[in-house]
Amino acid sequence: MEADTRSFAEAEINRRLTPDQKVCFLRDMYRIRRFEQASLKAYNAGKMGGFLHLYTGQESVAVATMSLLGPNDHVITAYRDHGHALVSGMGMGECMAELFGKATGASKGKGGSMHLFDPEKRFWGGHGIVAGQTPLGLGLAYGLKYKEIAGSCLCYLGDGAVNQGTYHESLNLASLMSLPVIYIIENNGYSMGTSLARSSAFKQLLAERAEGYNIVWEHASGENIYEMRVKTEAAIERAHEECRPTVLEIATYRYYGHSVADANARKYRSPEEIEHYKTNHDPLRLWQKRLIDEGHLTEEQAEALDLAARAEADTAVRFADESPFPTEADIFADVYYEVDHPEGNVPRGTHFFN
Ligand SMILES: Cc1ncc(C[n+]2csc(CCOP(=O)(O)OP(=O)(O)O)c2C)c(N)n1
Ligand SMILES: [Mg+2]
Repeated sequence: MEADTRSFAEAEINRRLTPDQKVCFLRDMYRIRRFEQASLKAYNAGKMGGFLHLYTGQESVAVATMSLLGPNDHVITAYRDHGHALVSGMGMGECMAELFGKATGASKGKGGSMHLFDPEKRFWGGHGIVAGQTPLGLGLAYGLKYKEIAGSCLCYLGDGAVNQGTYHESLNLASLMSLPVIYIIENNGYSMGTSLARSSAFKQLLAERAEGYNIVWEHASGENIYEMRVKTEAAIERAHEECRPTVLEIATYRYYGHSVADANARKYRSPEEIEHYKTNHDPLRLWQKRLIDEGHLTEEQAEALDLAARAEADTAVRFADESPFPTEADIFADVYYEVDHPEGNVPRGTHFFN
C-alpha cells in the first residue's frame, strides 16, 4: 500500500498538485463530513422528512475523482449525493435548506436529500431510482458528442446498481455509439442491507463486466487519492480524445446504514467491521496523515480546517432552519418545464432541441 501510494504520487498528474490543492482535498472531505454530521443531528431532531443517505466514509471518492474535471465535464449520481454536490461547488446553505424542504433549497425544497441539483455547475443530481442515472449520464455524454464538444460525463453508481438492466443497456450503447461516459462504481460492499457477495455474480471485480461490452475498465482504492486521480485522468483523457467510455470501480466503505433510518450494525454487518474501517481505513485520517508526513500541514492547521467546516455546517443549519417553506401556490411550479415556459411550445414537440 505504502509503495503503491508512492508510485501513484509520482505520476505527472499528482506531481503537478500544489500543496494548497492537496490541502483543499482535505478541507473538502471535512466539509462533507461535517455537513453530514450536522444534517444527521437535524434529521434526528425531526427537522426533515424523507430519507437521508449519508456518504460518510466515501468522501475521498468524490473529492479525488472530481478534482480532475474541466469546463466540459459533467457529473450525475444517485441518492447518496451530498459529497458530489458540495465538491461540484454547491453551497452548504442551499444543500441543507433542500434537506429541510425549504424554499431556499437547491431544488426549492421539493427534492430533498436525494435531489440536489445544479446544472450551472454541471451537476445533474441526485437520483432516487437505483441506476436511473446511468442512462441519463449516457444521454449527457451523447449530448457532448452530438455537439462535438470534447468533454465527459462522470456517472456514479453503487455496487447494487450494477445489477439493474438500465446499466447494462447503457454500457451496450456507450460502447456501440462510442460515448464519453465514465461509470464510476462506488463499491461500498453493500446495497441497502445486502452484501456484495449475496447480491452480485462476478469473478473478481464488478467492473470486469465491462469487458463483455468492449469497454476499458479499471479499479482503484478509495483510500488512495493519488491512485484515484491517476485512473480518473486516464478515463477522462479517453473520453476527451477517443470519445470512448470507461468503467472505473472504486473500493470504499460507508459508516452509516443505507439511509439513517435503516438497520446498520448488527443486522447485516458487525459493529467490529465498522470500527475496523473507521480506525484503519478512514479516508480523512489517511489523507491528513499523508499531508502531515509530506510536510504540507500541521496538526493545528488540520484542526482549523475541521473547525471551519463545523462552523460552515452550523451556519447552513441556521440558514435552513430560518428559511421559509415553499408556499402552497408553488406546488405546481417547476414540475414540467413546458408549463413554466409555454412560450417555447411548438406543435412539433422540439422544445429542447433548438
Ligand atoms: C429500481 C429501484 N429498486 C430498488 C430501490 C430501493 N433501493 C434504494 S437504494 C438500494 C440499494 C442500492 O445499493 P448500491 O447501488 O450499492 O448503492 P449504495 O446505497 O450502497 O450507495 C435499493 C435496493 C430503488 N430505489 N430503485
Ligand atoms: Mg453499495
